[in-house]
Amino acid sequence: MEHQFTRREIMKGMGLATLALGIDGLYASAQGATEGDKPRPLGECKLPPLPYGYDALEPHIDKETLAIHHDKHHAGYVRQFNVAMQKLEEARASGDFSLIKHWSREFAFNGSGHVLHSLYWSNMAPKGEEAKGELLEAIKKSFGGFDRFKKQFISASNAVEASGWGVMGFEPYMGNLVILQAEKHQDLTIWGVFPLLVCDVWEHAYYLKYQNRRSEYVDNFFKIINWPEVERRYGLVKGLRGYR
Ligand code: MN3
Repeated sequence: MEHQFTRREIMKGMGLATLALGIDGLYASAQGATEGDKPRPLGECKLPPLPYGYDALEPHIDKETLAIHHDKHHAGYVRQFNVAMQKLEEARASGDFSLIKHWSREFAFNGSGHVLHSLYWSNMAPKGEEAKGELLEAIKKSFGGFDRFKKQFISASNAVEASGWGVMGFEPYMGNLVILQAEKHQDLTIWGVFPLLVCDVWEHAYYLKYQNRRSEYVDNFFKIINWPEVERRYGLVKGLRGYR
């Protein structure tokens, strides 16, 4: 019988924990294992419980900070993400997209906040663990050694302007681990999303033919979409939910 990883097992394997929560953390809570691979219905995203007590990260992160951060800040993202999903559903139902810019921003801002906080809680533990195995090898290969990775990650995190995130992630196009600074997490859409279908709306993509008529270009773009390729991309990533 094929062995299915339970969330508990995944939480033990630090390497997988990050990925697992990153992919399904959008719609599923940390207790969501019973829900199988189904995404949560629109607007019903839940705040995942902290995987440890409020004082578990003392003295490095104090109890009060952790409590406010999780119960107020993260909860706020989840609440507003649900509102944005609901509003977008209402827009699809009525066909009125006059507020699409606003709700797309709210969706990205709160969705990213939810995903990144879910990852953050589970990529910390009361007793820090060491990187090892395949992950450690990938870090060495991508950064030329663990210490070099560590220095870059710390420097990048320290240098994030104002508020934001230091992020180490897997970049699937070239297959490397990379370190990024997210100054405004909403500007990069929802972290964890894999693009399947993209439409270039920089002016260079249409201006010679369409000048300022972007909507005409986008309408025509829809006539030349290579759906089998989009389906192939979907096939590559849809199984990532199965890490639970
Ligand atoms: Mn925060």
